[in-house]
Amino acid sequence: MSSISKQLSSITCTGRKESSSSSEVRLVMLGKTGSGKSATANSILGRRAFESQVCSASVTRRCRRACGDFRGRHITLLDTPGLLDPYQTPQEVQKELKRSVTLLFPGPHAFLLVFQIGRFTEEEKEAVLQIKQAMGPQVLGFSVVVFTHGDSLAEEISVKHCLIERCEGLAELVARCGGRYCVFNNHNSKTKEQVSELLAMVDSVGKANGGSCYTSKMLQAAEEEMAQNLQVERRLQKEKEELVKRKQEAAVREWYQRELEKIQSKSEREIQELRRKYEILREKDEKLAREKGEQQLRLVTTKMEEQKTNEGKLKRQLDESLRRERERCQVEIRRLKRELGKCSELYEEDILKKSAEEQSFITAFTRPVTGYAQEMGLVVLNIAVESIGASCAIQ
Ligand SMILES: Nc1nc2c(ncn2[C@@H]2O[C@H](COP(=O)(O)OP(=O)(O)OP(=O)(O)O)[C@@H](O)[C@H]2O)c(=O)[nH]1
Ligand SMILES: [Mg+2]
Repeated sequence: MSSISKQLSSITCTGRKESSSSSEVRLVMLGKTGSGKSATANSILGRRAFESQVCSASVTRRCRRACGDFRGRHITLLDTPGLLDPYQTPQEVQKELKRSVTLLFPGPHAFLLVFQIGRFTEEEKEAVLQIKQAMGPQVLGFSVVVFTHGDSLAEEISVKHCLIERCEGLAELVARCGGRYCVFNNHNSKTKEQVSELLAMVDSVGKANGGSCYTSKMLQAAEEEMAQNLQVERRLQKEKEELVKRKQEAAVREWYQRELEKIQSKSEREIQELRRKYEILREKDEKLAREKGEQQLRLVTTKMEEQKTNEGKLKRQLDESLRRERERCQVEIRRLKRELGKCSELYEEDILKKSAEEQSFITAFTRPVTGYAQEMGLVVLNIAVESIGASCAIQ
């Protein structure tokens, strides 16, 4: 059994068997969880084929198929799990959505993008993004936008003016869907006009695509294109990251270089400052040493001068005392000489007196006595000279 027929046999079919006639319509319900996919599908089929209720979690978890007839056309509907379901990952939901193409072999004629009337928020945009990621961007060319909760709209309100044209994102989506949109009131499922209107739009989808439905080949091509795009995107992202990284590295290098230069110039300034301080200190030291040396020199010079002065003074004193001593000695010598002269005169007179009397007798004996007395007189004189410290001698 092929994988497609396996998948086909695995789903629940609650309607009539699929006809191969041209009146056949195969539709896939897509949208955010709780947007009203199952309720809309029930409205189209005119019976409660799918479970639809107010619930905090997704009601439809797996793809389910149901068939019905409407004004002579055989309709096969595939209800899908809601997007942005908090209990399933986007990947799980997208994987299930991809199955829709094979489950409606040879492929759906149209996708019904279901939104509850109201604000077109970031959540709605995210739902559209996930639909494109699952089925490829071409899916919008096969889609009709369906707004549920039509019963909440006042009759005079124009969906086009009040809803679509006032929201850029929604207007763009409708434009990408070929301007196809319709409003459903699922509370009054007996209203068949909305189904007719929808089917007319589904027919216009077929016309816009040359009568072709959305086949698995298209999905495969879309997947390949998306994979390629993803690769390109990843490569671009990688290149961008590399560029950012290089820029960051360059910025860090630049910053580092700037910081390094700052630190270097700061260090150089500090070294210069230290050198300057060191020079000042050295000069101070040298000045102090010089001053100390000069002071010591001055002291030594002063002392030497004092010593010289003292020596000169002493010499002068010595010279003076020597001169005085000499003068005194000379005075003393002159006195002694005078005394000696007197003594000699007296002695000679005495001798002359006595010699006359004792001339003849003494002549032979007095001569040596006279010589002796003279010698004795000189000796006495010299002793006297020596006692006063004079350096001369009398002969
Ligand atoms: N008043 C009003 N209520 C609606 C309309 N369409 C859907 N609802 C209500 O909205 C709730 C959710 O509808 P569902 O059809 O279960 O939504 P869903 O998109 O199938 O939800 P999941 O299966 O969880 O993804 C139900 O209580 C519906 O009765 C509508 O046109 N008018
Ligand atoms: Mg549902």
